[in-house]
Amino acid sequence: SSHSADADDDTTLMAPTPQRRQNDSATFASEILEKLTYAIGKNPAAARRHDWLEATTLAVRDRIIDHWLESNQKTTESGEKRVCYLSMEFLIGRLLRDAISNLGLTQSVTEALAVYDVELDMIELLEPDAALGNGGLGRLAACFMESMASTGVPAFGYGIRYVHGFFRQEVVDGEQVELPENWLMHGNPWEFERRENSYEIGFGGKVAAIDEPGKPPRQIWRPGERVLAVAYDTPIVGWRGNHVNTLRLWSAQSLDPILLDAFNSGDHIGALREANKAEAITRVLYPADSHQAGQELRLRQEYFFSSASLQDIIRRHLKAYGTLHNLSDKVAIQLNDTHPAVSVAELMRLLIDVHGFAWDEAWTITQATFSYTNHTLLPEALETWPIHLFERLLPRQMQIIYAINAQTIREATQKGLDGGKITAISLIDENNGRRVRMGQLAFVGSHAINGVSALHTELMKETVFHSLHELYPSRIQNKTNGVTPRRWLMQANPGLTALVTDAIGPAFLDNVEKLADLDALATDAAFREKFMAVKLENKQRLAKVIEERLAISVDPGAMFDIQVKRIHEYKRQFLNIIEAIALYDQIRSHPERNWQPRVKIFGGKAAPSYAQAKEIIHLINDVARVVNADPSVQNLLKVVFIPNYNVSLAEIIMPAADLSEQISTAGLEASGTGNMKFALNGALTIGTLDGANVEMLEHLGEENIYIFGLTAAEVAARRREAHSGRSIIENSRLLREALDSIVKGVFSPDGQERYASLVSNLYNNDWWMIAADFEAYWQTQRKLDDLWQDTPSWGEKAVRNTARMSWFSSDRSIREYAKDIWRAGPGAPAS
Ligand code: T68
Repeated sequence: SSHSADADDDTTLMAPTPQRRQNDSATFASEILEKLTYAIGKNPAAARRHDWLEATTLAVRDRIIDHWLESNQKTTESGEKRVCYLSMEFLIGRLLRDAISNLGLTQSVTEALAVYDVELDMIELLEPDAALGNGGLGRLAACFMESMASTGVPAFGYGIRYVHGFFRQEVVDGEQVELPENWLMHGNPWEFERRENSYEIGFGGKVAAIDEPGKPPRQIWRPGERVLAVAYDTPIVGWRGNHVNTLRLWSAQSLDPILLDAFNSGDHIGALREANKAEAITRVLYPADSHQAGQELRLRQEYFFSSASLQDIIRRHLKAYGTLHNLSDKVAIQLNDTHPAVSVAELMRLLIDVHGFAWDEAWTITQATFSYTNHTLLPEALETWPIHLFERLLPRQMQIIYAINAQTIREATQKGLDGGKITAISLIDENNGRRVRMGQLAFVGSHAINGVSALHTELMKETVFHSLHELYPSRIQNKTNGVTPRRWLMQANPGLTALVTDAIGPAFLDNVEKLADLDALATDAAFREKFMAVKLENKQRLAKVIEERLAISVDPGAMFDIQVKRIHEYKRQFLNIIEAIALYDQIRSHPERNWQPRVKIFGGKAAPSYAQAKEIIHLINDVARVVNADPSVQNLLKVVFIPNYNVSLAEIIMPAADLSEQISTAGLEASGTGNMKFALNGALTIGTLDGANVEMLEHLGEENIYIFGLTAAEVAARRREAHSGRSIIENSRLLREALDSIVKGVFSPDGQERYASLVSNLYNNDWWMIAADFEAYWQTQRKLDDLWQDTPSWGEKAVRNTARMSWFSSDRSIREYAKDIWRAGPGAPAS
């Protein structure tokens, strides 16, 4: 870390603007050499590839800093409203290519490095992924950061600087093995440590009532423990470098690193224990994406980054305005899921206990400032905390939550809501040993609550927030997710970007809606062929990765049928692999039929404690081993599990897909965003009517997407009727034989019982509707086989997918949030 720039906005003295740097390749070549020499201390002869990466990063970084300081100065001068995006996760991946591409420096940097015989494409692979997130939720936060910068919304992202990001996955004997991730090992040239931006964060202790004569009685929290939150800033560059925002991540440090007393008395270990405990808070990302992590350390993480972020926001606001009365005019705070929901109680505490506000005004400010995004309806993923734990760790915040609860229930009672509805609204769950419900807290503390796709938002109103929606009918809104076209089209797919530019001109680079002009070319045979030629090149690139990493050779001419995402029962990788098994059986029993060559590709991580998800990974690898070694399938079917799926692999995989698998049980995938990345790059989708697939169908037209299976309403109805898979399986020879072969150990000769419970769950319960949807899935796959033979039709649909996906840009999502929820950004009314 270095201290060479202060991009915080509270610099009141205008620094003289330094000379703007030239961006030609000769200037770059000499600056890279200068960084190599004076920042790294090497000459070109001694430089390793890592040194070139660092020198290049530092030279690019200098340009970013120019834009960064300018952006902050502009926002501070104009007094524009800022968005603070609070998220436990930011899954940003690599930053160098993103920065170079958004600044328009690709050509000059490439040429500059060529002077030293270094290839940009080679060294950028050495940058570690910043994997500070689990999956969709964390990647959404990263796409939103890029889009806020690209659309000129002044914003801070606030999160945690985990020392160890999401674990590295290896597959050993077909099974997932988790290894620690260590992205900071070689240092991190993108971050700036800001020791001056440090805050004390308390835990535990007692609340004292203070009753001074002539003053209203107050509560004061005296924490039993304190740790320091230190800011690390990373600049986030928007398209064409027009605006640069800050990602501010908090790192925990002990207040006095060596408790001097203990140290002096000889207890070195005891002294270090305290420091260790403090630093443990930001040591590791929790790897569970669909189960609530109930550990105390997780609650500490949540409060730690919430309190640090709020203290930072308040300090900056007071410095600019001297009062907090107008906080909500100048700041919008978005809660990314309930992980930062304790912020509602913490802002109330800061306003009332520290800044002397009365309850009612504090509450008005709090609600006007916060808004909350929900990402799941899965009951097992909804966060609740045992009251005793909450009270022990955060006693004053617990008092405030009780007061908020009393006030909410009073309001509900006045509006005539009855007992059952009051129970549903309550911030305290009385049924499971008294727990604080974080969703209810986030909801009542916010002026807007949003779901992430149209279907998900409607289901939110009907299920988790049914009664709260009745009490506050105008609060729930929909904001369908999006993905940034810079990373997911322009950078990940330079071949397609060049082809599109050639065909319709470069306007789509600045306004992605212009992609619609491609629609007219879908029936142009010459264009379609070029489009599919780019696809083939991308498939060759992926085939090479598969060959290098797994020693499996796949034919780039085969249909690449891909499912990459976290492994979960509701996402139904199990359904996909059962279909592969049935296909394997059919190819062998009917070799005369006109089968189309397919490569079924899987990737994704299972939460370390999620046994069934790990079994599914094992099954996929077992099936792959048997199928790929069987000469009787004649290369008509290959099965591949690519280990360690992450953002960088996704950048190779998304452009290389012919078919995208989006097959979750309807009603359970809140939105999905991989579905959008695939389709934008010209893959066809096979999917259920779930999440944003529903809206993709509307935008693509029903000829251009392959929808099958039960609807959300049908799934809910079957679950009410205690549906089981037994009769379905008994009536489907295809499915029965596939399941029989699993149970008989065809794929696990060394472990006969391995998949017994996975399969018996389908007979006895079929909670995820795998048996129920199998037949429709199989039939739809066969339709896709037919289509694959009809190359012009497939190509036409592929082109139309790219042409019609522009609405799913995260720029569109961000503009909707800015207008409907934040009232910030370009075009917002001055406040
Ligand atoms: C995902 N959620 C949704 N959660 O599953 C997906 N959860 O449908 C949606 O597109 C995406 O969010 C963006 O809205 C998650 O990714 C988590 O990762 C997670 C992490 C910790 C705790 C709970």
